[in-house]
Amino acid sequence: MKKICIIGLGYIGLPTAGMLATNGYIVAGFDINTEAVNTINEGRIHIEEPGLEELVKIAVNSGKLKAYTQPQQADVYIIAVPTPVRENKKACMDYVEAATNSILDLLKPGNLVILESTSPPATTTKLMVPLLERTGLKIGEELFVAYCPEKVLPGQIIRELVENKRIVGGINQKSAQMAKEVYETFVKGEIILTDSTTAEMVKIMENTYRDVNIALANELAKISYKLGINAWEVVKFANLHPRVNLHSPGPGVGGHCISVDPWFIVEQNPELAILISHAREINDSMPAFTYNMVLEQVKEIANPKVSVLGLTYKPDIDDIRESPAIEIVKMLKNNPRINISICDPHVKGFGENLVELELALKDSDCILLVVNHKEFASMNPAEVSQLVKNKVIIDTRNSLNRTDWESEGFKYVLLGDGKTSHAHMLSHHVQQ
Ligand code: SAJ
Repeated sequence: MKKICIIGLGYIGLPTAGMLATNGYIVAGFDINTEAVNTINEGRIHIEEPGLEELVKIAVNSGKLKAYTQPQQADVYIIAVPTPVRENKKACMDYVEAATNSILDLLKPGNLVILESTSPPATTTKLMVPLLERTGLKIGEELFVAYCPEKVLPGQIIRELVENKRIVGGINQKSAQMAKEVYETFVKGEIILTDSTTAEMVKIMENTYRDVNIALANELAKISYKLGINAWEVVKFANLHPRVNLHSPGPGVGGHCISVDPWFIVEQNPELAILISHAREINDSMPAFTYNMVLEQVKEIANPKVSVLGLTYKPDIDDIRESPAIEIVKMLKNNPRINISICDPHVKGFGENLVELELALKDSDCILLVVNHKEFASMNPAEVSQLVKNKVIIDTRNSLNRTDWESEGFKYVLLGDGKTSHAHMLSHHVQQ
């Protein structure tokens, strides 16, 4: 029976711990968050993720998974701690450094250390290996080191942890092979072996590919708005092409992945990563673009009430990290004319503005849908029209049915749709 110590019990570390503990390993989870440790040892979880609580309960009740506030001796150590970017968009590797240092005096010959956190290329060889050499163990012969990123989609983590193909990057062949043996106990997807720096770049490029494509869609939205066409129609029809996959415009790109990982490449190659850095700037300009859409709709109202629907970075999860909605709320709050109410059924404790849907909609002069949570898709326009003062709804996700809302007298404004706003101006022009 092999023992594994997982350092970091968050969105990735905890599901991974549960998977390994229910597939033949004794797992000691280590996290500096005492509350999370206690919650886990009671068989409960501290994050929202479908199916995770069930997995953790089985793992803990079987005695195979236990959480600690200190790292524990093991055969394999997996580091899954945050790698955020600082305000200046430089990578913050403090948690990876601290996690590595926390296990140095536990390491023994034959041990394997795996880094899972998304990291700038060469982190494993240039940051971790020099720290691990302090043990006096011969790296690659006595102590093995690998990099193995995950690509699970929050909201689908349990299924994707098993089904997704995985790439394993070793500092040498033996390290990669040893890491593969750990993952193949629960990964049904193909496991590909390579070197650690390639694996680090693969992970970052997966998310950078997505960020650049989202930026393309957002730039299309701005241009369509100006041209008086609907970007969503362009996306829908262009994607009929067998090899075209235009992404969706939106109010901005959030989460601790897509909005973060590309900066790791820009930081290392500022003179070469032109497209990548411009894509980041385009996506980070969308909260202001959305804010200006609101101003346009309430410019004739002295002290408008704006109802913000959704705070998280994407639907039906509770994560508000890097959420564009937070940026938009900040801009609205900084406007002395505007009062706001926020509703997000998935978020707890975001201060006084967070209220139930009905209260958020009451006397509204403009509804702004920022996140297409399922709760908002099921809003009934007839009921909503009884609550609001001014019938305007801005949909930044193309998630509502225009006809349903317009038939209740609402002005339905869609991000990236220049047709209706031009039609409005044209009709206005005709009236004159
Ligand atoms: N978004 C758009 N338009 C789109 C797609 C997304 O505006 O067409 C926005 C979303 O609203 C959200 C942000 O981008 O604010 C990120 O959304 P996401 O769907 O990429 O979700 P993440 O960040 O939770 O998951 C991504 C996934 N990576 C890829 O799809 C390449 C996931 O597989 C990764 O595991 C995850 O990042 C990660 O942890 O790296």
